[in-house]
Amino acid sequence: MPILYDFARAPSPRRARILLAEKGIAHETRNVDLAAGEQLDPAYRAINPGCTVPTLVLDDGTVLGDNAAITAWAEAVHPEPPLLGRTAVEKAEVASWNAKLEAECFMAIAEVLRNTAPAMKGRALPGPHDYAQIPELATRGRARLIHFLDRFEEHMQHREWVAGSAFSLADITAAVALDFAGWIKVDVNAGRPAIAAWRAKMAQRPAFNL
Ligand SMILES: N[C@@H](CCC(=O)N[C@@H](CS)C(=O)NCC(=O)O)C(=O)O
Repeated sequence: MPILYDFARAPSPRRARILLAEKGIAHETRNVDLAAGEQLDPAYRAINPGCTVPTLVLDDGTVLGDNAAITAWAEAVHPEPPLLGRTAVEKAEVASWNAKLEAECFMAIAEVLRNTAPAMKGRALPGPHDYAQIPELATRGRARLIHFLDRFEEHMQHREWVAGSAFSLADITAAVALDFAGWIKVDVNAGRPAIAAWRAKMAQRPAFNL
């Protein structure tokens, strides 16, 4: 059975957990305690030199060291339900929204958190190298997030799903990213009824409550 290296509180491995659950792919879980710095221990570095979670290790020992790899593998081995779009145009929409959500929402929140949290002093980026915090990036990240949320609210006003005509990877990335905004005390629902309604629907899916 594949082994998922996970940390329950962190948003990136949550994306992988939800994806695997929605696909019905069974796996074992190993906890990597990010709060204790276990991702930097030699034992974990030997598995994933990027020193991040999630990592999925397959039965033959193949290491999938990020969400992009885990998603591509899961869709290939378990095509149902399709999470990367059903038609050519839907695949394009899912890829586009997933990329936008990562760059303009997820990363904006991470910029705020990682450049302000006292616990992340000297660790402003994940990975094997230490980087100093840059407070200006936190100010910029907060502005970027608000711009993104206002655009996303408009997008969701006449849509049931983030991209395409069914639940997809874009819904997973969006829901995890918007929950992550709580870490920097941004209430994404306030004044954004379409986002609030869609989030309430996501919260009813069992995979989002693991
Ligand atoms: N691109 C990676 C990003 C993974 C990532 O940044 N994970 C964070 C947890 S949310 C991490 O492992 N952080 C380790 C650290 O902060 O040192 C993915 O999505 O798979």
